[in-house]
Amino acid sequence: MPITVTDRDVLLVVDVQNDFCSGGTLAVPRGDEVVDVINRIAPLFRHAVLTQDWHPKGHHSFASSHPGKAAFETIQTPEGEQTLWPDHCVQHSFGALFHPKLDVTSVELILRKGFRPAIDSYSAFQENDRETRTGLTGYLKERGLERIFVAGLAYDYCVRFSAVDGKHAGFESFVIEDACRAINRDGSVEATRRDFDTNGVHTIHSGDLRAGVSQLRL
Ligand code: VGL
Ligand code: ZN
Repeated sequence: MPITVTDRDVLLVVDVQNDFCSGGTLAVPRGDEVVDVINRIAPLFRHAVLTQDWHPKGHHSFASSHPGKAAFETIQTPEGEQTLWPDHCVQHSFGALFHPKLDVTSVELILRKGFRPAIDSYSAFQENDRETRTGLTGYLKERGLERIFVAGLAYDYCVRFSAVDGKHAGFESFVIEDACRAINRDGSVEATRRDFDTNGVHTIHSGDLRAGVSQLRL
């Protein structure tokens, strides 16, 4: 299904950070492979936003903050179930930096998330309490942007919740599947596909994207 990119579209690049890439503390299998795909499609977009997972030391989502718990176990919190992760994307650490080869010149906003010590934030739009907003809806609306094209890491966590919440915030939402890689735990990829289906999130391939006339930069 060819899709022509317009000036009202935004590329939303989720968490392409060292800790989610090879050698990182929460490395997503073949996570680095998204970089080339994203670099290839980025010039089609007039607008891009990057998200950056940005946790304080001792963040509640870290297994190390819960004595006796191991990474990938789950705990109950007031916000519901929380998967515990290895320490990752600690503010100002190397792991929190973007992959050095990520090259998206059209980036207009870097949105940090997950900085509140006791709440995790998978989605670029709201934190996991499903109440605290990040401000991204307001930003995109004020900028007149109408469709989001989501890429990055991890497909079954931050990409998933960003794409679904973006749709609920009133944007037409597309996930560029070959520009994402998944953590893939306990059926999370299948659950993600069902979630996209149920919520009307489109799944596309990078090869579906076509340059619009207004993207041609002289
Ligand atoms: C993510 C787990 C914890 C992600 C972030 O970017 O998908 N996953 N923090
Ligand atoms: Zn995180």
